[in-house]
This record gives sequence, C-alpha cells and structure tokens, in this order.
Amino acid sequence: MKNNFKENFKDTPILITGHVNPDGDAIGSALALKLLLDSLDIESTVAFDVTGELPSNLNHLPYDLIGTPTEDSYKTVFVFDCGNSSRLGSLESIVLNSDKIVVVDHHIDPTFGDLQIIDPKAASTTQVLYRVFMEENIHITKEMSDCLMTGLITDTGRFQYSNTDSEVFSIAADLMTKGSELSTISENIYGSIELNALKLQSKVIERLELDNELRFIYSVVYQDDYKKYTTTPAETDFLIDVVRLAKESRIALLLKEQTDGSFKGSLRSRTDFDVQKLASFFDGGGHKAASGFSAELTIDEIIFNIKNEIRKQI
Ligand SMILES: [Mn+2]
Repeated sequence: MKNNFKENFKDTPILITGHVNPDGDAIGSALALKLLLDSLDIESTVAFDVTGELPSNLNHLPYDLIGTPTEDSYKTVFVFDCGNSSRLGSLESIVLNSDKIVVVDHHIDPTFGDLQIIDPKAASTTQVLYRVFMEENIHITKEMSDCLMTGLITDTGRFQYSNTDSEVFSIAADLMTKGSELSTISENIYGSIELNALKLQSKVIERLELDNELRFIYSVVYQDDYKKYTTTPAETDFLIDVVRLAKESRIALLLKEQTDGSFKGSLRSRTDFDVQKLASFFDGGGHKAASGFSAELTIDEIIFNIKNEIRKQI
C-alpha cells in the first residue's frame, strides 16, 4: 500500500516530534526526516519535551538540528515512536491543535493521528520510516542512514532482542552500503558511559531484589544517587540492561525516582512474557519486550501491584 508520504510535505510549517525524553529510535527517525526536508528546502522544526539534557551517548546524531516549537499549532506534524498523545509531554497541545497529524510508529494501537503509518511487528520506528523512504524512492544520505541505523540498534538491543529478524539485518546492511558507520555508532551508544554513571551501576547491582518464584528482579535509582555520583538521569539509561542480565529472572524492572518523589519504571522481558501488559496497569506502554510507566506510588506499592499482575499472566 502506498502512503503518498510526500503529500504531507506540502502544508508548512511542519513540526517533527516524538515521545517525551526521546530515545535513539524517536530522535533517529525525527532527524532522518528533518535531514530529508532540509535537503528539499522545506522548513521544519524538530522539538521534544526533554527533562534536562539529551543523552550524550546519542550525540553522534545531528543534535544541532533540534530546536524548540515557535508556533502554537502547525499545518502538519510528524510524530515518531509515540503510541499515545499523552507521551508527547508538554508538546501534546501543540500537536493536537495542529491541522494534520502523521503518526509513524511501531507501538500497538496508536490512539491519535489523521494518518497512521504503523507496524507493531517492526523492530523500530526507523524501520517503518526506512520502508516509507524506499517506497517513495527517497535518496537516503549517509547522515540519514546513521539516524535510521541508530533506531535499529537501540530498539533491537544491538540486534539481540527477539524482534531482530532477517529484514532488520537487510535494512542494516543497506544502511551500511549507504555509508552508515555501525561500529562507531554502537561504540558511542554502548561503549561510552560516563565514569560517574558507571560507578552508580554498582549501587543498582547492590540493590537488586529477586523474587525466585515469579522470576522477577528489580532495583532502584534514587534522586540522591544522581547527586552522590554527580550524574543525570539521561546518562543512566543503560542501567536497565544491567538489571535484566540476571539468569534467574525473566522480568526485570528498574525504578527511577523523579524530582517530585514519583517513580518511572523501565520493564524488560527475557522471555516471551509480555511486559507491556504490566506497564499498562499503570497506564504506561511500549512493547512486549520493553515497556515503561510512571507511578505516583511508593516502591512497595508498585512492586505489590507488579507481582499481582505477573501472577495474572502466568
Ligand atoms: Mn521505538
């Protein structure tokens, strides 16, 4: 099916955005489109709701192209990697007030958008966008290929999660042909962790709690930790990958205390257990293998509810 994606470039000004505190997939897809529009001399703004700084391990991406919204509403908005408009954060009203919303995503059942280009089976949003670019015979430059590759790498956990299929490798191979520097990008994302953030990892490991029966493991990062270790939440995204290493677990959770005392949870599944269902208990979302949520509850309350929800699924 042809989407006539380029039709959506006609009505400007254009806003390009994605979920709050964007990851490699959201930023990668947004900047790939921005680079394309720039090359076509079509004016657009890329903006996200970001708490603090963008993660430094993704700074191989052209961060200088990210700005702030200049309008209260736009003629056209492209939303990437965001299944629910509430996940747009402070940009939600600008997006919903805009004339046309194009959602490109791989989350299940997006709840908004005038045009939805969705494949819940796709490993990343950049994979969905890559297909659109190919359908529309769009020339993918080296810079664009690095953006698309970043989403593929991060959302497949370096081509290791179960969503890594042969199409993912075909796309990665094609992006490398187009100049994408796979090893440089991987090194920046996974091999360049701030020393202070790395030291905080020891604390997270020390606090690991395993429920043997449910094969559920979790740990916590407190606000005080950021002060003590002189680091920021943006530098600590990798910590959930440490939690999910435990062989005894099939479900991993990392809770991060927010400045207001609430918690953000990152969930990972090591089997075919669907952590999206756990996240949805707290109105969160994501995918089967990786999901997230926010909760204004105590740690004990969150863990109690999660364990209950796990029991319902097994
Ligand atoms: Mn994604």
